[in-house]
Amino acid sequence: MAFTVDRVDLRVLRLPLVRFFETSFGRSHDRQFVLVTLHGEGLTAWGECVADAHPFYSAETTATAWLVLRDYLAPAVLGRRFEHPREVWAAVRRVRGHRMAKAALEMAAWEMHAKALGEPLWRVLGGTRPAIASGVSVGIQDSLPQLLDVIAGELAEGYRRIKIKIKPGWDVGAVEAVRQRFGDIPLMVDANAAYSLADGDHLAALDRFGLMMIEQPLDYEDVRDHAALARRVATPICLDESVDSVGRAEEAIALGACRIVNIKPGRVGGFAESVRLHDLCAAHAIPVWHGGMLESGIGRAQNVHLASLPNFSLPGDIAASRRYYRPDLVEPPIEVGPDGTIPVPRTPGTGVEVIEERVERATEERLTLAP
Ligand code: NPQ
Ligand code: MG
Repeated sequence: MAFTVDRVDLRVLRLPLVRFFETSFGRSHDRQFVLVTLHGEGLTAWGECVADAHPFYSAETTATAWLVLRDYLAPAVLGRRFEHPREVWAAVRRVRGHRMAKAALEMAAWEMHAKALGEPLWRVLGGTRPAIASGVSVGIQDSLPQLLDVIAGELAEGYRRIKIKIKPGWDVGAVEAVRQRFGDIPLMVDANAAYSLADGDHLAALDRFGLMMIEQPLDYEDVRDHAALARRVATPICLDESVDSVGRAEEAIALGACRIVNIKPGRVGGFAESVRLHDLCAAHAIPVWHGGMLESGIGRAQNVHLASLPNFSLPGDIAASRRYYRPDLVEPPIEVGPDGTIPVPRTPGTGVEVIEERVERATEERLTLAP
């Protein structure tokens, strides 16, 4: 449905995490992010930028996203009429890179489109599943007993798959301990680019544990080395950081660098690019799953809709709100049923309401842009 963007609000928010989250690139105790609000057609739509305060997962940060949204992206949509949210990607194409900043704006535009039509977001994206399978990403802990405790809790909550973060010194021993204690659970690891090809033999030592996949073992921009590693390890390789576009995914698939792809709409530039990536992978019989970026309920609720597309055939990193933020910024919070699934809302838009008073309380900076 056509819509005109009358106003864009930008905010920087900071939310304390319920519990710290540690990856190979560091430990976070809170989450800072840019929140985009689009106003138009008498509607309000939201876009959460997944860039972090620090350039450790990706080159983009809250500061770069703020600047690019303020000076280039918001001006490219303000006062403009769009026949469809797919046109937003073309409107911001002149800006190179900055896919997380672009995604925040573009995803808000899809939400506005869905709301203007009175349709749930999944329907305009092409979703088909009534519920999505939920997995959980377990950070690096201070000790192995602590890791096992945390995982025991997550399994009791019903999560359908456990992912543990690994790094040199916290890998084979951690996986071995988890397998010993919990047996044949659906288990995978994510290295966030902490290894090099020289670690090939070490990574091959993970083969005996029957992991679903090893996510992003090698450098974030290195597709070729992943292809070389794939020839040395039996465990399927999944790419996250390295796939920042459909083009990069085509390259990775052609080289045999991955058998599975993690899709995060923020990483690739929004929903339109995510759907294209989803379709490309489906055409190559590459299963995909939905990644997570410690989103608040605003981004998390949108992710649930995207993850309902048919080729999202593996449980995603979309867990319950209360694992991360109490209270979350939305009502109702995202909850996982005892069967480890999250229902995909059937009401118009995202199916959640943003609690503006909670957004206000978490706001560190704000700016309103009008044509
Ligand atoms: C991943 N997420 O799949 C990411 C990495 C990640 C849930 O494992 C602040 C900003 C903290 C971005 C922690 C999960 C982050 C972050 C982890 C991204 O690789
Ligand atoms: Mg990852």
